[in-house]
Amino acid sequence: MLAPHRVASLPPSFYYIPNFITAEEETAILEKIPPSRWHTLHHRRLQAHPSTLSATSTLLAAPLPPWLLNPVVKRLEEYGVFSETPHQAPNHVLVNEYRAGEGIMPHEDGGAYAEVVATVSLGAATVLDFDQDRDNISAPFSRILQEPRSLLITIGSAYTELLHGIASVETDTDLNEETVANWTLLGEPDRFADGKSERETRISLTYRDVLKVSKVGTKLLGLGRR
Ligand SMILES: O=C(O)CCC(=O)C(=O)O
Repeated sequence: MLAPHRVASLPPSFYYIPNFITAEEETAILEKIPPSRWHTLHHRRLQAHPSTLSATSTLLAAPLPPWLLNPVVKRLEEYGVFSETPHQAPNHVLVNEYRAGEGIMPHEDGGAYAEVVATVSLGAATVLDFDQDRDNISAPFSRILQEPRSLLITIGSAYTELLHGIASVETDTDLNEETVANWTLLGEPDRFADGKSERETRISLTYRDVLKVSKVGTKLLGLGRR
């Protein structure tokens, strides 16, 4: 079911699905993001659900809140996105907010997660840069344009071995079929026909399966199986 969405020009496996959620679903999710949970970082703010990982990259077992489950996780199940990961479902979501001009430094993801990352973009488009060379991220070897309401899936070592980041710019430029790996998969390529995309506030939901999960919290609360 994912095959038609594969970004053919990129190794290893990237998949892009435009309009993964509807505009109504997007609004409903945006309205439910709890304002009290933000951590302000340099150039973006962030919240982790159900919680941040411990120093040993362990997640305290807890369900994701309903607004992160429905409709996204149900739809990920339909596509079989996490069917091969240890828990066969995402158990952790990072919510990142970037205003125009903000981004995230090029980085690789650590080994805390299974090698599947599913990112839903809300509110606005952005461009994710991929590179192998930390010293030369200004010339990314590939770029993926993420439209609002789209889903980007990376399977395999893409996030753990490739540097990925979002440039801190007000406008993404030089967007065309040659420079954007998923151009032919875009929902509305005409919106970028002039090669530009003005940044606006974008919120991303990054779904992952954390490998180490501790049930201690559940037992302490008396919620575990007796
Ligand atoms: O916000 C995004 O789309 C990128 C987030 C990211 O790079 C990450 O969670 O590792």
